[in-house]
Amino acid sequence: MRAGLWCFILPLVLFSFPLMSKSGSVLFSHEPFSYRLHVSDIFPWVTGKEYGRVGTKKQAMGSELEQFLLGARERVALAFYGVSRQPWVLQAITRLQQRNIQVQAVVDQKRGAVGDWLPENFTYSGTAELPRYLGVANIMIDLNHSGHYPRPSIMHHKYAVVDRERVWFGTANLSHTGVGAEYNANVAMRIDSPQVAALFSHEFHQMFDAHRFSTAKVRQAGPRTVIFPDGTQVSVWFSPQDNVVDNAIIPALTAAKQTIDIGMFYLTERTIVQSLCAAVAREVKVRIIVDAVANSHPSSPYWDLRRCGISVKVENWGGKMHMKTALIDGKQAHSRVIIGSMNWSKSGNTRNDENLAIIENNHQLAQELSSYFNKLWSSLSNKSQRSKIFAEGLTSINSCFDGLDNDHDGKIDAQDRGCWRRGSLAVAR
Ligand SMILES: [Ca+2]
Ligand SMILES: [Ca+2]
Repeated sequence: MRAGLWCFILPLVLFSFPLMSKSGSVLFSHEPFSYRLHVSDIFPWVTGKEYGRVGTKKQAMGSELEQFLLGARERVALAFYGVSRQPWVLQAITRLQQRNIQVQAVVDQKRGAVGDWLPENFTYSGTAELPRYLGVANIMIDLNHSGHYPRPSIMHHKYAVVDRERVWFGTANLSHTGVGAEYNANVAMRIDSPQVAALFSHEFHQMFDAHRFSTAKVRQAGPRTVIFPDGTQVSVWFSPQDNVVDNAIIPALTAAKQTIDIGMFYLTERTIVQSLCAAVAREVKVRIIVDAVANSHPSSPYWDLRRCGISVKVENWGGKMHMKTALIDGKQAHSRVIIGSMNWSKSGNTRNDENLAIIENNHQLAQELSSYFNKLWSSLSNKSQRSKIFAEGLTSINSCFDGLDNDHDGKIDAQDRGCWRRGSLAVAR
């Protein structure tokens, strides 16, 4: 690090340490901030270079995650919603176990009794295969401490901790549309920091060892913020125990001075909508890309967002806008990046098992996310601010040919009336 920068940071650190340690709210890292941001390359799908059914292949994001996991020396903790059509995950588990590395996992189960490893009990049916690879003692479903499923909550995390030193987290599921074929727009982030990893490990311990999920989890007692020598600040929050909306998201939005760029699957929390409208009133420029399925939901607040002056675009890709990401003041020295598993909804805040990280003061990270957001934003015409976009229909690129039920109505591609033109399946190309 340049000496000049230290002249600025050291007095800040030395001065603030007694104050902050008194309140117990932060940790200081002696290691430099080391991270990688991974973004889904959805553009081959959007431009039509990739077309047709979404297969089980793995692209860059999956390969990066595979390397991250295989880099373990002692242990791997996986907290993932499930596994869908990604055979490399099972192969990676086998390879790790052959090297005597402990692999433990927490997954979501949507119905059935404990130990009923039937494919239909899981949103991602492939999750039912995990015990055969991990061993039943190394896998835990989202059962709370009293032995009842905390319905209707879901174990929605998408993170992995390796050797208690490095963490991978973000918005991408272990699925063919997530880390695999990169059909959905997602971001994932790797941070190499024992202190940040410890926050995620604590959450894993609550679920895996203490069998606490959803509202049975308790808040972590220690600091949740880590400050690095370059001034980067990472805060980690968990749902539902931390009330992430009130304690993390709204304060970050309220602090915005110039810009807020949001890519979001579900954005239904009314207090967040109010906070965004208040930002516009302060002359903050707000842009949001929303998902077409979420936008067609009756609870969608998107007309409210538009009415208060926010630029909203609805995606028209076959894949989803699956990010749960925000960039605040991306061009300012004090930028904030928000990335997590959590949709900005009531269930995301009050019931599901979720994580959310806020990374402040890192210009390079802000630039990388800004560049991705701008690419997504430019891929959508201004028409998408006005037109009705159907997630599975002729208005959504590739959605009638991808083998997926994009709008979750039980009908796929040609079965879905959205894909019909004058009573027959439209063949677009
Ligand atoms: Ca489809
Ligand atoms: Ca459908």
